[in-house]
Amino acid sequence: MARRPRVVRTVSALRRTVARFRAAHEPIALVPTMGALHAGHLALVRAAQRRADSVIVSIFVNPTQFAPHEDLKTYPQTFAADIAVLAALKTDLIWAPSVETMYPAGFATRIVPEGPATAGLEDAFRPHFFAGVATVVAKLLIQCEPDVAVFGEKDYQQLKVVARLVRDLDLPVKIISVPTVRENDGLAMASRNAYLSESERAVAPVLHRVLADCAGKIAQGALVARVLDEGGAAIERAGFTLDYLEARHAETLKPIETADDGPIRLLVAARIGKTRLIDNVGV
Ligand code: PAJ
Repeated sequence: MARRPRVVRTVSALRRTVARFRAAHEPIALVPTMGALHAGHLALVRAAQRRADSVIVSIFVNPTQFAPHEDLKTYPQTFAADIAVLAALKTDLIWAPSVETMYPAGFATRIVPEGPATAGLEDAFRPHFFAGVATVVAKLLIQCEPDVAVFGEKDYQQLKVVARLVRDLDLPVKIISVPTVRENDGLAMASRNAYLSESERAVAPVLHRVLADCAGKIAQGALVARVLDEGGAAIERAGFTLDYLEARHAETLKPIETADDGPIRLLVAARIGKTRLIDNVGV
């Protein structure tokens, strides 16, 4: 049986363990998560293991990135199963602070990112989201002192926000990105997929199918605006309410009009029933 990884819940215990890693001159990688781990998260852990001797996985459902009407209370929590899969992967340390540890009484500091965080994508629908993410990611990076930190392309705008945050604050960490891990039918793996009913789950792969189809057409020279209009209509016909389907510059996330303005990333967010799904692909 795999050894149970060490689970640490206080900043002082975390600092002692990180100091031991540092004393042994072991490169440290951090994989920040909100738990409910799936194969996408595990791909991040494997990428971390390829780059560092010591791998820390943080599991913290961060309340500050949820709006009051969002799913903080129902967000899937599968801590025992998470520990078991991380044990099988030989994770060195699990950082699982409580809300009170991360945000003690009197906590009064917030990082409010701009640039990619105000691109008019997720931020237009979740205005509170990136300040919550930037603040918690900055805390996690300062707490764990990793040499590398691993993020998924699944949350593409988040990845760009984190990369900008690290550059802007001169945080001494390298950000590594990992391509989106998908189900066999193309649906991007996500903890929130657990919310989907059977019939919604059957429809959900449409998102990736439309993205792939749009990317193919744009690559062949079709008019970007027209391709996106048709793609958006196909997503709505399948039963989704579309938040956005956009073609953006892959690095700056600025709007683009023709394929020549690229490299292009196509990004989508859409709701089906109670579930909001996001996905993206490169062109
Ligand atoms: P969470 O949604 O748990 O995702 C943790 C990390 O896993 C993120 O970097 C995300 O992009 C990556 N990920 C999720 N699904 C993936 C998939 N199918 N393929 C590849 N990577 C995937 O993102 C967050 O948590 C939080 O915002 C966090 C960064 C932890 C801050 O609270």
